[in-house]
Amino acid sequence: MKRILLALALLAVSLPSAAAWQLDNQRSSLYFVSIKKNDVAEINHFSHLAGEYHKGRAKLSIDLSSVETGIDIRDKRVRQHLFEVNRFATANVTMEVPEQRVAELTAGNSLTLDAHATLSLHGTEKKLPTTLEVTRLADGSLMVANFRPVIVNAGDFDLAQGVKRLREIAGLPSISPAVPVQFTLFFTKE
Ligand code: UQ8
Repeated sequence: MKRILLALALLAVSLPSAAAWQLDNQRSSLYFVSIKKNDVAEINHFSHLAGEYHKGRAKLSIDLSSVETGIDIRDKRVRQHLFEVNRFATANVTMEVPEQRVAELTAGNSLTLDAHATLSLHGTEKKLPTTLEVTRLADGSLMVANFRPVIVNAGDFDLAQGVKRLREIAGLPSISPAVPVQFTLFFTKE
C-alpha cells in the first residue's frame, strides 16, 4: 500500500501542469497606421511578436526593433527617435481572459470578449478598452483578433516628442499622434 501511495505521489509531482498556449509568430500579425501630411495614411507592422496564455492570463510582447515601415532609413529613425529601443526594447500587453470560456470553445466557434488590456509602451502603462474575437480553429489553435479598432495615442505614452522629431527630420508639416492598430494573433498548445 505504501509503495502504491509513493508511486501515486511521484506521478503527481512529475505530471506537468496544463501547458501554456504559445503565440505563433509566423502566423500572427500586428499592423498600425501612421498618417502624415493630414491625409497620407501608411500601413506599418511589427514582424517579431511573442506571447502566451496560461491560467487566465494573456501576454503579448512586441519587439519594437522589428518595426517595418517599408523604408529602411525610416525604420531606423522610428526605432531610434520614437521608440528609443535602446531604453525600451519591447511593448507589452497583458490582460485577463477567463479560462473557462476559452476551454468551452469548440472548433469553428468564436466568442466575443469585452476587456481592458494593459499596454506598457515607452516606460508608460495605460489600460485600453478592447473587444476581441477568439476563435477555435479546426487544428485546435486559437485565433485572437480585434473586433473593433484599437487607437494608441502617442501622447499617452510619452511619444509626442518622438513624433515631433520624426516630423522635423522628414520635413513634414504634420504626423498624427493617433495611431489605429489591428492584430490577428494565433496561439497553439504543444
Ligand atoms: C487567448 C487569448 C484570448 C489571448 C489574448 C492575447 C493578448 C494579450 C492580446 C492582446 C490584445 C490587445 C488589446 C493588444 C493591443 C495591441 C496594441 C494596441 C499594441 C500597440 C502596438 C504599438 C507599439 C503601436 C505603435 C504606436 C505608435 C504611437 C506609433 C507611432 C507611429 C508613427 C506616428 C510613425 C510615424 C512614421 C513617419 C510618418 C515618419 C516620417 C518619415 C521619416 C522619419 C522618414 O525618414 C522617411 O523616409 C525618408 C519618411 O518617408 C518619406 C517619413 O515619412
